[in-house]
Amino acid sequence: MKATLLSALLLLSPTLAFARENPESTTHRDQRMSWWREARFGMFVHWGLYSGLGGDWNGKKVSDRGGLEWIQQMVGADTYSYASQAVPKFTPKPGFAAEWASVAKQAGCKYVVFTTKHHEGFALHDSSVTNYDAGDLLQRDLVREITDALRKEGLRVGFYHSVIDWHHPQYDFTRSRQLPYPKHGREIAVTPRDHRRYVDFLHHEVDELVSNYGTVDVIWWDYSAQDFQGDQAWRAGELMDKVRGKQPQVIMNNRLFRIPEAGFSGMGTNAVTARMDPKYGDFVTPEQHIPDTGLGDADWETCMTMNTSWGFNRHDSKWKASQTLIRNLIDIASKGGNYLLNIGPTGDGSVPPESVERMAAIGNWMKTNGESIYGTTASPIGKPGFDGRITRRGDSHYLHVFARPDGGTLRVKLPGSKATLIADGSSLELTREGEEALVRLPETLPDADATVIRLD
Ligand code: JFZ
Repeated sequence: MKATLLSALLLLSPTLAFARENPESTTHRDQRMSWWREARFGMFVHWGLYSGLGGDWNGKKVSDRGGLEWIQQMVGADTYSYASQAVPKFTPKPGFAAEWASVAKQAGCKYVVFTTKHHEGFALHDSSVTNYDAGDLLQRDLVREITDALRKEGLRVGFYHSVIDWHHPQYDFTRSRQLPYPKHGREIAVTPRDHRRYVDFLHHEVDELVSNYGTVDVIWWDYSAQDFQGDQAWRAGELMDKVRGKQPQVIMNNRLFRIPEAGFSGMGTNAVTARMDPKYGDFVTPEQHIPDTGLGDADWETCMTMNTSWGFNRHDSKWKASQTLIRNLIDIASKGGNYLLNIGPTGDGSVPPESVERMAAIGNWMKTNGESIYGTTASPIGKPGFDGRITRRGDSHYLHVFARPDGGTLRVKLPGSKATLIADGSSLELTREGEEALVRLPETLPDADATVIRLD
């Protein structure tokens, strides 16, 4: 109690060095992380000028795969030719944000993280330090529209913010060989850049975002390289302390850094480790994959696309099946992580029907089976011997069955004397053989995606 109060005071302290010398207590951190750990499922939104282009440049298809939020980089466009094609196609329709909120809510998501600014540099709010933003170009504050709509549905609000900026004239891309820049290696003469001025700008823009929109529940930084990261690249420690000064409860990811202590083993989206010093952030961010056995005690969140692109690409038809997405969510929960599942709305803010349909299918499954996901912790015995996964809530375990085993009896080394089918509340026959529980399954599983049995 005392420790909690003390660390709360420390976090509120304006003396930043002081706050950093006094790390947060475990009790306080657990309290701060608790809603996020219980949530298990969030929606990611990639939306910016690239959304209007939707995978086309000069009226031609750029690619039918991959991250089309990088289209400016893919076609090697400077910011002016990019903006002249993309801005006219970015036409947010009235009420688009309510549609997002409803999709997330009905899917069973507890939070939504959306791009306040992606690498292209276009800010969705009305910033006083740039005119490359929705305020100046559209006379709208899209961050406000989105946060208002999310809160109306009771959803927590997360800001994705790119520290890479392809628009800002002082962003010194020459200081990293690993970070992308559309004109890197293509520009004949590079005018000298004063990166300190970019970092001042970055800090200012972030300050606006954490000062003017009420409680920000998550900040999702993106991203750093081994040769350009942390304090050197972004004055990261100072930036995080400033954010915490305004938002003491905020949860931040680790992407202002790219060092082993911050959960990274190298470059690439697979390079994640279970090592995470809270000084560098609150959670590790595996991208487009699910760690095989979780990430130990580290908090983690897998972010993933439903097709292959984060930003809208009309040519990408490689959609994952709803069943895959439902099983991914279960797999992640069984390993103690969160699932941040992406939608890429079109230039007018509409959610592609393929995404709406998949989110609805997950929501439908969650309506019946949500108690086996929300607030659960990892399986105490890893992957089970049957085709499925296990989650845990205190003394109860949830058996997620993907396929009925031959003979129709599940064997699992867990305590418990009562088995309940979540779908209809009926009891299933249970016998014990020493440490093993034997559960008799119905002839056909009621849910082809995942049938859940609670073992008490
Ligand atoms: C980043 C973004 O570049 C991408 O557009 C999307 O927003 C995703 C969620 O995050 O993706 C990355 C991050 C790291 C690497 C590559 C792509 N990396 O380390 O090579």
